[in-house]
Amino acid sequence: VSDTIAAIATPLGMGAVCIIRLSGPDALEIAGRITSANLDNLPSHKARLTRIEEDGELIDEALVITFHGSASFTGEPVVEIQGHGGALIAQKILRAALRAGARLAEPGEFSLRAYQNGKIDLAQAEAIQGMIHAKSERAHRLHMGQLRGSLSKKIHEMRAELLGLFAILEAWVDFPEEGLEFASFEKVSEDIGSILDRVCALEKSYATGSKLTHGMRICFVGAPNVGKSSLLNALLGKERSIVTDIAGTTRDYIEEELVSNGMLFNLIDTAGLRESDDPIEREGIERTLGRMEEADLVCAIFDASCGIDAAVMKRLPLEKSLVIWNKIDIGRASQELDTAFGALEISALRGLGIEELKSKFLEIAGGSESGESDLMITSERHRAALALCAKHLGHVRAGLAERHSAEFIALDMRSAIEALSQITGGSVTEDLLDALFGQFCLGK
Ligand SMILES: Nc1nc2c(ncn2[C@@H]2O[C@H](COP(=O)(O)OP(=O)(O)O)[C@@H](O)[C@H]2O)c(=O)[nH]1
Ligand SMILES: [Mg+2]
Repeated sequence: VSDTIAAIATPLGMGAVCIIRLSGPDALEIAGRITSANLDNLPSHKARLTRIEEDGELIDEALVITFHGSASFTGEPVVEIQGHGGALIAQKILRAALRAGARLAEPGEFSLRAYQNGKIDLAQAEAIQGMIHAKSERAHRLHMGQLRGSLSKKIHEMRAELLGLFAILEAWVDFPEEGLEFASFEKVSEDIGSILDRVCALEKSYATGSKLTHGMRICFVGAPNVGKSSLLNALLGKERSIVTDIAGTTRDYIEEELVSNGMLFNLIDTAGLRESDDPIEREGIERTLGRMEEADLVCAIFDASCGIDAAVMKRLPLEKSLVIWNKIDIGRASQELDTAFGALEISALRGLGIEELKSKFLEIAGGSESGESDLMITSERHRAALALCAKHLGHVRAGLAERHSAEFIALDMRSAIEALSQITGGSVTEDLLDALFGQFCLGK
C-alpha cells in the first residue's frame, strides 16, 4: 500500500496558473482538508472552484479536479489543484497539503506510480520525458508515437515470438526423444534469424533516432579565414560568431542550436586549424580536434579561391565529412575529395547555397526519409538492451548450428528475452527505476 504524495507540477515562477498534484489512497481526503469543497461528492474528472485554506487563513481561490479510483494518470486517486500562478502561492498550497498528511513526492514519482500500476510501461514513461524535452517537430512526433505504444507494441511482438521459440526449446529439453516433432532445428534457427534482423534494425535506428532527439552535432572546421564563423551566422540568421578578416579570431568553439525542417542541429564553430605558437590559439585548436571527434558530421570548409588546405585535409575524418567550398563569389576550385558526403558550393557572405546546405544536413541526418521509418529508438538504454538481446540471439543460433544441448541454448534464449523485456520494463531492477525516474521533473 502506498502513501499519498504531493508536488508542484508546474515550473516555479510567475504564470497564469500553478498546479499542485496529489496522488495516493488518501488524495481526496487530504485535499478535502484544505479546500472548502466536499471532494467526495465531486464527480471524477470534473473541476470545481474552491477556496484553499490553512488554519483559517485563505491561501487562494483555486480549481480542484478529482480523479477517482484508478481512472487517473497514476492509476490511484489523484487531485489536481489549479491555483493562481506564483511561486509563493504554489509553495503555500503544497505546504498546506503536506501538513494535511501528504508526503513530498520524489522527482518522477508520479510517473513511477503510473508504471507500477500498469498505466504505462517503461518505454512510454521515457517517451513522456522525451516529449517534454523535445526541441523539434521530429523529436516530438517520434516520442508521441512511442507514448502511444508504437515501440512497446513492436517489442511485445518480438518478445511473443521469442517466447514461442523458447517453449519449443523447453520441449526439446523435456522430451529429447520426440522433441524434434515440435519443429526442426532449421526452422527454429530461421525464425530466430528473422527476429534477430528486426532487433538489429531497431538498434541501428538509434543512430537516426538520437540525432533527431538530441540534435545532430555538426562541426565546422577549416583554416583561419575561410568563413566558418560567417557560415554559422548565415545558417542561424544572426550575428552569433565574430567575423573579421584577421586570421585566428575564433579562439574557443561556439555552439548554437538550429531548428530547420523540424529537425534539431547543434552547430559548432571552431578555431581555425593551423600551426601556431600562440598558447591560447593552440588550446583552441586542441578543442577543435576534440569537437571534431565527437561530431556526427564534420563540415570541412575551404576557400574556393585558394583551394585545399593540406593542414586541414590531413586531420579530416573522411568517413563523416562534407566538403564546403565557400566564397564562390570570388573564386572557384574544383578539386575532387574523397569524403563520405561529397561537396557543396556556397557563399556565406552572399547567402548562396545556404538552403541547399540545410537540405543536405537533413538528408545526412536521415530526417528526409519517409514517415514509415518513424518507429525509431531514441534512448541509449533501449539501444543497449537491443544490442544485448542480439548478442544472446547470436549465441542461440550458434548453439543450434553446433547442435549444443537444448538446455544451454534455452539459457541464452532466456537472456535474450530478458534483455528485450528491459525496454518495456518486464524485468528491471529497483536501481534502474530509481535512476530512470530520478531524471524526471518534480511533480511528473
Ligand atoms: N568574398 C567572400 N568573403 C567571405 C565569405 N565568407 C566569409 N568571408 C570573409 O572572410 C573573412 C573571414 O571570415 P570568418 O567567418 O571570420 O572566417 P573564419 O576565420 O573561418 O571564422 C571575413 O572578412 C568574411 O567577411 C564569402 O562567401 N565570400
Ligand atoms: Mg571564426
